[in-house]
Amino acid sequence: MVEAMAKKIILDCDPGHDDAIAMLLAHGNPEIELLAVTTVVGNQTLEKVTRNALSVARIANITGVPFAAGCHRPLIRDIEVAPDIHGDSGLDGPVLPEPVIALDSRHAVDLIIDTIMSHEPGTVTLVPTAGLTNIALAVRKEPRIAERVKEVVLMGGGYHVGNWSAVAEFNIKIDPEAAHIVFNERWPLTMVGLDLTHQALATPEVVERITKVGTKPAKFVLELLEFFSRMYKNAQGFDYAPVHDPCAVAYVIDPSVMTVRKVPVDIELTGTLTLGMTVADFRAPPPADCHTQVAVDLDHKRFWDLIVDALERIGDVEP
Ligand code: PIR
Ligand code: CA
Repeated sequence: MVEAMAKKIILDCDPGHDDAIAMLLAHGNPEIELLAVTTVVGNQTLEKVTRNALSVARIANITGVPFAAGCHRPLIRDIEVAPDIHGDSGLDGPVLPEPVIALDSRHAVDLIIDTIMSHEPGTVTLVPTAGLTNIALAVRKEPRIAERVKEVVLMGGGYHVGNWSAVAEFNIKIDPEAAHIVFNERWPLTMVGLDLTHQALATPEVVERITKVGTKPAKFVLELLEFFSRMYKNAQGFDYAPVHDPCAVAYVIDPSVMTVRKVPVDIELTGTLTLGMTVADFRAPPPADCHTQVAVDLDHKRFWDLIVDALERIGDVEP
């Protein structure tokens, strides 16, 4: 049975164009069981990204999954949002439908803890695709989740690339203290960083494949990609947008879609030029107790196969 084999995940996100596509991939892939969606300040304010998450749920007809709003600001730092890439709404481009599902009454931190603690040990994977504020608070509030989760597979960081400074990536840089907490817990952690996600480009061939799907959710993805690619070209000189967050979900679905390397990673908290850098130590061999690994190379075709397959399975839902 597919159900019995399904990989249970909690998606902690800040939609966000690529977060929205990550939601669709998690929902449309039969090997993933989406246990909860939680939101955190990041690409836009908490209020905006939460509304966006609920709108995306309507677009893909995601029902029966609890959605909860989390932290409205980072642990210590001031709020930094990314309107130059995601627009004023956080999800500019498509027209967003009014949400039809209600938020869970719990804070995201409590929903994360409750979900992990109510499932068998070693069965729930945490997939953060935003700043790590909620995850850091969850493990501080209920430290037993560190042994109880199967693993953490996050989009963030980059061992050779930055996008929010010369050496730091947005999700880490906006709340470096939270990232420090998350990377220093002993749970198995896979960092799907910019080194990997800059290979997940929405090329014209990809756009053509998604166009052929022809459904409303596929059209929504095309509108997201159109806006995202335009912004990425203007703001960062990319020919095609890198679609970061679904890469973390893809790794959970099929780890062989990318290569990884086991290396220690820590977060720079005091550098004046390097705040929020994910410092990866590539000296071989890794220490025996190394619990972190970084994603290195993506199989571009198989990654987009997963996205197209998920859209085909979601089909044409009536929004
Ligand atoms: C992408 C993001 C933020 C800023 C830019 N310039 C680009 C968001 C994406 O949602 C992704 O999770 C991560 N942060 C990539 O840095
Ligand atoms: Ca994100």
